[in-house]
Amino acid sequence: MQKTLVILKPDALQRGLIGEITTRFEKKGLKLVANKMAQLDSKTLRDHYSHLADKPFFPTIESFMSSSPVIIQVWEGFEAIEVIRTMCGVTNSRAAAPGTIRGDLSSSYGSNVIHASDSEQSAEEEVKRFFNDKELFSYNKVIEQYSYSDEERDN
Ligand code: FUP
Repeated sequence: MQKTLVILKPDALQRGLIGEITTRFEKKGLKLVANKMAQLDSKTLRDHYSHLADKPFFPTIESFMSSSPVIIQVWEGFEAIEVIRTMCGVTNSRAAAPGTIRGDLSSSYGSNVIHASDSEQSAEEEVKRFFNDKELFSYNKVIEQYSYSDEERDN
């Protein structure tokens, strides 16, 4: 099973969307294995958005992402990285398909309610950036046999 990291951004917290977004992942059958609230500092944001650090809009991202606390979660499931990216929709919320989190809950490019890891490598790095081993939980979810088929669970 894959793990993937999600950040529910300051706009999600301020607009009261934490429950709705979390519920979508729960209903999809994903398993929550880590969850915390944090105020992101400049160093963490530079590490997390290192691929954008030299872009002219980086100061805007930095100021937005540190404007209030965020909720950071790790979700587990089969192909969880792609499943959650698909559920988020494309980066520009105005172009995101209806039915996706950004498509339904945001009209902004920069304030787009959620970050989700985009590859196995970034998921691994991002989970380690925000959680230590003690904060990551491994447990049986009793309804798992109804979230996936026997064949999927045997692989
Ligand atoms: P995503 O993987 O969808 O979170 O997108 P990126 O890592 O490319 O971008 C990170 C954040 O930077 C986005 F959530 C929004 C912001 N951004 C802009 O504001 N303008 C841009 O042109 C690109 C990204």
